[in-house]
Amino acid sequence: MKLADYLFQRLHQLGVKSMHGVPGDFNLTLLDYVQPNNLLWVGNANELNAAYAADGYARLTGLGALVTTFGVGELSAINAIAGAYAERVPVVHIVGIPTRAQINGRALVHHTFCDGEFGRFSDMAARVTAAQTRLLDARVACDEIDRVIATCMRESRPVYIEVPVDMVGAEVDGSALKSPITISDAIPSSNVDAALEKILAKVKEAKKPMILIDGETRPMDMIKGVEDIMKATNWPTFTTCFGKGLVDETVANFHGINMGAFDLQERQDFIKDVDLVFSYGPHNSWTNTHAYTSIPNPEITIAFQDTKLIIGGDIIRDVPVKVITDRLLESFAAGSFKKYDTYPTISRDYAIPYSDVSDNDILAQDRLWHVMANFLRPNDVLLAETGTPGYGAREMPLPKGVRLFNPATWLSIGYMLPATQGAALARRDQSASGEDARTILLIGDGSFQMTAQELGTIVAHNLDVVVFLINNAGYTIERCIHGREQAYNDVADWRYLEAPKFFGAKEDTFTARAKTYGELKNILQDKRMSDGKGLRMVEIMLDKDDAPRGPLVGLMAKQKGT
Ligand code: TPP
Repeated sequence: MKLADYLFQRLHQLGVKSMHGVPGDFNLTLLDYVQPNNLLWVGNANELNAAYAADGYARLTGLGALVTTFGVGELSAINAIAGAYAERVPVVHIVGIPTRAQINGRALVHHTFCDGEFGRFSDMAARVTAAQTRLLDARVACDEIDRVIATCMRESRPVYIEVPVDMVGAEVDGSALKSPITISDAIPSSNVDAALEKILAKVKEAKKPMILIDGETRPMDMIKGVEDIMKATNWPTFTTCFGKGLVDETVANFHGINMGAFDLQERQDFIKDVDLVFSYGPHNSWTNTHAYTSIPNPEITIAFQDTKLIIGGDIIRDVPVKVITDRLLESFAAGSFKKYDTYPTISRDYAIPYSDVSDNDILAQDRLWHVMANFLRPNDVLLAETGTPGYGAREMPLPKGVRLFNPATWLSIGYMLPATQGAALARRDQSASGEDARTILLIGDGSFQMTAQELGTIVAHNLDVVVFLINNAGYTIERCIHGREQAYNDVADWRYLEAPKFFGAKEDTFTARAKTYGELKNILQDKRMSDGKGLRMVEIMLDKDDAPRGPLVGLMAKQKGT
């Protein structure tokens, strides 16, 4: 078979049904193989957006891919690829590069620095990907593809594959396709028994245990296992910003995000007395841990990572998280765990019923997100961009099955709009019936201006997307840190609701603007919004100095001082 057929069939076999990217003369022949191998070609507006979209796709399906062209294309994508590395997203970045003859002959082709050097871009990619390969030899090309893709899946980080133009149609032995790539759990060592004993001893002693679910639970492929632990123990369960939206948040022992020193006092009081924390998939960046204040005390923490445990600060290696979690669930089922005699009183995220807000009240961040929460329904995908929407979404109660994308560490603004495209497509590709699920984006005006073109891709593929655009006249979150009145925190005053039509949506596409709760309520309850198809867009007008409650303002003040 041809090399390109092998590459795309392998990806298809692993669940990639759509290929993001942008054409260029070094990848055109490669792209000829996309559709014949049953992959939908998405065709993004630019490569940065394509990589953000592939990332959004991968967070839901477990693997995403994009094709870009040499130099100019791949470098546009590199910010997004770096973000995927930081937040552990398995994205395969395929780059069409010049022929082997051009590379060996140091030809002075375009998209180079005209110095015959062809390794600079792959050097850059190597810093932000977990594995790389340049397919130069047909005899080992399939093994190389499999090695790199397996690393992508195992580490849940992006990888980089260069395909020279003259290798696209090279004949390869594709027999390896008969065996799917699988990532086995690490082989359990004798450490597992010792670890289990230690954990159970801690569990027995504990009087006030809790669970903290962080975002690396997703790349560890432990969403179901952690949910089972949460349900089996009935211990109070919190998440980080990165971890919210992974497990069923409707159960009674789920209490939303632990905001550390910026949380409500009653919650801080409960957490301060906890004597055991099961911490799944910790990801301790400043932004994800409320300025490090929500990281539990290591002395009382059992941190579950891919293949190691950290118990009271001591590392126990070669303890695969799936294996130890299954063993724990067995022990818990047999009754060996601490139950709360009286379940503690700890607040939960809440929605404000429509009837509790007066129609004439002007929209403001203190109640907005709690009212918007009424719009959500099971299995929606919700994306909340860096900026005030990212903070707002942290307080929204999520119905069962809702996945949330919330800023954790990379925080590259503009990410969430293309990621919305990728997530919406992922939901469609995954759905057995071909039915769309709603994908809902909350995004500030400043972030929207970064990658607005991707509305065109959403329209072109008729994706079921609702955009809530927060118009607060610029970079409000930056105003909170510094430069409240400075013009550098203003953005151009776009006519946002004209965007859908400009980007190709039909004349009757639903758009609306809200300044008051009365207007917002009508919009949210309008069937064309809630049950419509395709793109819908709502502009929410807020004061430029208005920010969500305590945590944001407090954190920003802290950032300013550090
Ligand atoms: N450029 C990138 C690519 N990423 C960034 N994080 C920044 C700049 C710095 N930055 C962080 S938040 C932000 C900026 C410029 C402003 C976001 O403003 P907006 O989307 O309008 O949301 P708001 O806070 O106003 O609601």
